[in-house]
Amino acid sequence: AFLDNILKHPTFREGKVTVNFINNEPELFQFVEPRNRANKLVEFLGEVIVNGNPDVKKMDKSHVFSKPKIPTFPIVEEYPKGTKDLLTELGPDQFSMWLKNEKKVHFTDTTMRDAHQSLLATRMRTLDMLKVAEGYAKNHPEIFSMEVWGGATFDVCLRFLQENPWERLELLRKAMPNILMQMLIRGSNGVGYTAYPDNLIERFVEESWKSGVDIFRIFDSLNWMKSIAPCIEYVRTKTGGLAEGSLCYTGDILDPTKSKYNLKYYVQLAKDIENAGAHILGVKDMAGLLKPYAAYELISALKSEINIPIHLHTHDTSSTQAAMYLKAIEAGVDVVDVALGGMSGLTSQPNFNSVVEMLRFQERENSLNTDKLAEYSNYWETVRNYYYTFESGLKSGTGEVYKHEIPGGQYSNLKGQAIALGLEDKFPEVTKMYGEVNQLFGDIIKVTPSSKVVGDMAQYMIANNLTVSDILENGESISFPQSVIGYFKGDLGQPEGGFPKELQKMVLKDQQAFTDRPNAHLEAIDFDREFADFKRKFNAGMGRELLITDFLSYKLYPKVFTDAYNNHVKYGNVMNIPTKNFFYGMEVGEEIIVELDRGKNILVSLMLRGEPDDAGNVSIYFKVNGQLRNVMIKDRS
Ligand code: 3PY
Ligand code: ZN
Repeated sequence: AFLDNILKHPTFREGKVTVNFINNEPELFQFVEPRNRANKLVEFLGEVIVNGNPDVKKMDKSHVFSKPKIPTFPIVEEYPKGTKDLLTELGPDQFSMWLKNEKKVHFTDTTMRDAHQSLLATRMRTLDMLKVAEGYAKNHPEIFSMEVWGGATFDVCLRFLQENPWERLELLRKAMPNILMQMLIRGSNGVGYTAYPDNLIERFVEESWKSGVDIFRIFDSLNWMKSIAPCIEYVRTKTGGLAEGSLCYTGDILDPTKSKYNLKYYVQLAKDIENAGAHILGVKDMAGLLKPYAAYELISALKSEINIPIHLHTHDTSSTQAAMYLKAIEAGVDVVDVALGGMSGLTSQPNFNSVVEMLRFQERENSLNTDKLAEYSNYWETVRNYYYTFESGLKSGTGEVYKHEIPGGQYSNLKGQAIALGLEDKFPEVTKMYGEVNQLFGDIIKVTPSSKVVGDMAQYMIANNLTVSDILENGESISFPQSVIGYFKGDLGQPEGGFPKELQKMVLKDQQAFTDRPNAHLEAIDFDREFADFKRKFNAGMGRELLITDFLSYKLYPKVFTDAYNNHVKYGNVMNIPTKNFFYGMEVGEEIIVELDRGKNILVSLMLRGEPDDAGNVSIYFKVNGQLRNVMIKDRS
């Protein structure tokens, strides 16, 4: 195998071998692992059958799953030309001008990212997306962009779904080559919860572009330009994609009693973003606080003050956000974010199908095929049912959002956590406390990761029966949650108006706070050395050569990557197991098809499930392609 690796190595094949070849190339020591992949797969299924998927906290045995209907599309025909083709033709600067001159309003479809992040705790699996991606791109080439990556999807892919996020991105790119693909990136926090070394974020941006991202929606959780600007620069210098520098909207510009985040503040921020080189301005209304008339004011002002196109994002938590879009469209917004019907509304985005209809026969209409959109909406509605265990339980919109200002994604998460802990009746207290903590912290922008800090503090105070006055009076003797300490230390950067000094002292005790970029205190990554070490550490288990993208996953989430790697060693590739079986196991007599490799399917049926023996081991009998296989699984209940 060693000789085989040498012969296959590109350096060897290109005749560039030097005396250090063997020392410099750790992948020469990576050997394909011997265990059969089908065996690993049934090991995984056996584990879920006996012990359940650890990610599934509540299971309803009587739940009925119906088969999603995949809309038809012209399979053999070429992809119709779309925005990706236009970007290739025009380049980012001219593309941005084209967009600004468009009369009709454009749409970004968030179904494959923010919609499921906000409704289903980000658990949507690649398999369910790929079933419709090609058809969707062929049926709807008018779509401006598909938001498919970033935000929490990166973490959740690795942590809970046992998928490689980069592979998801590459597969979606192949399936949708004609439409722009979009990601959400948290400035210097990347797709994580804290600052990373600058050269890590730079490389991450570069590799994301290579793997399929065209539009980078860049924001900072405190609207801090020092975190947004470098990321815009990486997109401009390392990719051929579009930098969408974004401001996060909070408060209410029409409320005369709220002066901190007023129209002037947002216009100045938008100018800073434009001056930093953004091709598009993102207006990111993460909590759905932008009201219709405020949107009219804001978008009108931005339109007259800046020269780049404007892309608006919201969450329909209040249930009035389609009205907000209408006013924003009247004011000239260029693109709005929507989600397909079955995955829209509540903490997700407004309904794509309905917003298209809302504008029909009007000046700025963009006539998409709504019958076809409805078929895809039905697909997602049926698929969503497979993820019932991750639903937040939220049944209707809520006007309370204007008080607590909790972002859409976080709201459903907090609600889900409260239900799981049996504290559903305490949920209104948590949301109220969230609003109070925001004021205590000086009224800050709340979006990942700053929103997590406020949420952690609110939950901590409820759990410990603490009020705001308790904190102010006895803060010195309280040990605050880790994320709160990090925030006051400046790990997420500097908030507008600075930190409340006394509280900061109470939280930090003797620790010193940063006043500059937290990244300035992080050592740059030595890619050559560390990547080689990485390959040595995670040697044989992947069954393939380790890539720079694996290394990036590891640097962003060391523990999560290591756990995912260990799972991969044990179970192999589980991303093609049907969603029902991945989360809920199999029933005796059930037969499923799983694609092991491109075009290589195996047929798995569950024949028999034994009773635990004295040691608690359960025998499970499968048939794999007609051959009997038995696995022993320890019952850990
Ligand atoms: C994220 O950062 O994941 C968000 O969706 C923020 O709104
Ligand atoms: Zn969002």
